[in-house]
Amino acid sequence: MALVSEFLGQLTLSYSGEPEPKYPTVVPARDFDPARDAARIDTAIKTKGVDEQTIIDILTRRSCEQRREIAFEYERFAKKDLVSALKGALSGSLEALILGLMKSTAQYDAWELKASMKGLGTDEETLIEIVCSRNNEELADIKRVYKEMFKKDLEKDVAGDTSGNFAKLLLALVQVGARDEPSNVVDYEKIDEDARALYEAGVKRKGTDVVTWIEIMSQRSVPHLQKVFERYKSYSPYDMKESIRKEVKGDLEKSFLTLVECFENRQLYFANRLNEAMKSKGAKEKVVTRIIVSRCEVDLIKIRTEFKKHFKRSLYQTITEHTKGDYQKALLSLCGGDD
Ligand SMILES: [Ca+2]
Repeated sequence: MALVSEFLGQLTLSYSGEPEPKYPTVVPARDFDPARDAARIDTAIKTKGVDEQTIIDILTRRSCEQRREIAFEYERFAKKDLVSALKGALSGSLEALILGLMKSTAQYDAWELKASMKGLGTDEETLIEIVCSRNNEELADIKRVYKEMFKKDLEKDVAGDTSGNFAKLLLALVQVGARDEPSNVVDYEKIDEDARALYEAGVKRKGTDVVTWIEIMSQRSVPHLQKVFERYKSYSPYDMKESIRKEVKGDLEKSFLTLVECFENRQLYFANRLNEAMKSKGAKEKVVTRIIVSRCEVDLIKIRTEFKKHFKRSLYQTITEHTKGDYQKALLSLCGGDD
């Protein structure tokens, strides 16, 4: 029952800032009956060969809160944990997707971060994607949940798994409230000052003053930075992304690029990642699962729109072409429709 109470505990949390509006593809089901859903899932799990379709139909069409209620009901009458039961019944990519759905968005992100740093070596790609794309509010949630789930500070794990300027940047980003909240007042002087500082710390000088870049990119609000990057072009012959590519390399380069892309258009960044993951014949299922599961109750509708706009075909169609089986059915259901 530990997980259920943990989850209920976090529903009462409130935010100080104004939360960003949501564009989910997964919304609460009407006429919701958690006991009926729990019983149907129990039958589906017990069915010889497992009735995956029913499990997918139910769990991909309920909100996170509703899935938790179903888990609660299931535990009550089946006397076992739904997550363990699903683990036993499912396998492969479908299992990973469904287990991801059984966590809240913040729990899922925290889980993915932990997994990216587990054992020898680090999955930098995942680490960069999550730390550099989540906003203030999301990062605060992730840090709190990370501590609850793993009894460790996210900063400590990040510091232990990364090094050099890459570590400095990630740590600056996960600091509580490091980034200014957007303000109604546009500070043109500060915009100009930051644009010039970014130029002087990079393209203008020999080597790069990475600390200055980190400071500006981790502390300023997103609307401010959008204007800074516009202004930047009046100082530098290269735009911010080109400058990053010229000045830094490796994980640091990828992190700064991810940040700038997300400042410019976060949903386009995710659309690009999805397109990249489904370019070749087989899909990078881990990346596809992570983005679809973590964004389906946040902004997947807008990601779909960006996807269609930039790649001239829908996300739905792309998933159809690059995945298969029950895993595909679950993805398409979370995707929520064709465009
Ligand atoms: Ca330079």
